Amino acid sequence: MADIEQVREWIAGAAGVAVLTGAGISAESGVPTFRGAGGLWNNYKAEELATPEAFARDPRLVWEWYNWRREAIAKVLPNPAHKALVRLEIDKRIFTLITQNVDGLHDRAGSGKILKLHGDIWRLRCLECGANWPDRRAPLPKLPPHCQCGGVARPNVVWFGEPLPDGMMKEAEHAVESAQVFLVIGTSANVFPAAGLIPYARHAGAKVVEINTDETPYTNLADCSLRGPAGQILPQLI
Ligand code: BJW
Ligand code: ZN
Repeated sequence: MADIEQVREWIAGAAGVAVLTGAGISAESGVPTFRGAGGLWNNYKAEELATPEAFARDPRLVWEWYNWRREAIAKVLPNPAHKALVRLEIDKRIFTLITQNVDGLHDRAGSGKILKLHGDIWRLRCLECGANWPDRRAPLPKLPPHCQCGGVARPNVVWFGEPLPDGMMKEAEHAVESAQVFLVIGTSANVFPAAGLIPYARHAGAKVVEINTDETPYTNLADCSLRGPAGQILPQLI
């Protein structure tokens, strides 16, 4: 298995780099991950909150969970891992940041183009007219929030059983095909179709580098798996 020095050389020599991030990249900022120790879903059941059925049943309960998360995220800052990816974007001719995160910390760090596979917690969407708008208030004063048209609004995120934003997986696959190195950072790689990008990258011929505090189902498939906190490892690579 390659080591950190080897990965640094792969990155330095690559014209194209693609990156997939998950909740683990924001852990050192103080945002709880979904799974594992301290994960959000040890206390809340996913199927009770992150599904369209849950929202239809009890929009207020689902919104209370999102309001609590918005407040928590509003208080934290991007960490050295988010910032290292901004430097990498500046360095590389071909670069794509693909994230499963809805927290907006990549934007706040200064990343340019971001493929947000699971949407954005800082945007709302109307269930009636489909309008979609930014709202950074944390907490939102009145739950559930409403659209100008009078319809109930939901968080503009992707719940289980819902399709990803139109065309975005195609764009992500294309980015992976254009990359010589694919960095997979802080994701448990349990959720599809995002996790499918990892074997896809391998088949497309990219070097797959995993950065995670723990093993994942793709650790053995990776060309290199660097074990440790992203906020410490990424600044050593970039
Ligand atoms: C650190 C660290 C540090 C900690 N440094 N590392 C194929 C097979 C089986 C099932 C499916 C399949 N295809 C689709 C499905 C169904 C389903 C699915 O994947 N289910 C699985 C759970 C089995 N997928 C879907 O439903 C998706 N939609 C879909 O497929 O639609 C098809 C369709 C087409 C046409 C019409 C209709 C439908 C949608 C998935 C949406 C996921 N949504 C969520 C919520 C978003 C909103 C919100 O935030 O509230 O997205 S779920 C949640 O999981 C969130 C995350 O983005 C996602 C991934 O989690 P992530 O990022 O990996 O976090 P964790 O917590 O799991 O892992 C953290 C990692 O970090 C760990 O490994 C730690 O070790 C590590 N770590 N500290 C480095 N400092
Ligand atoms: Zn509306």
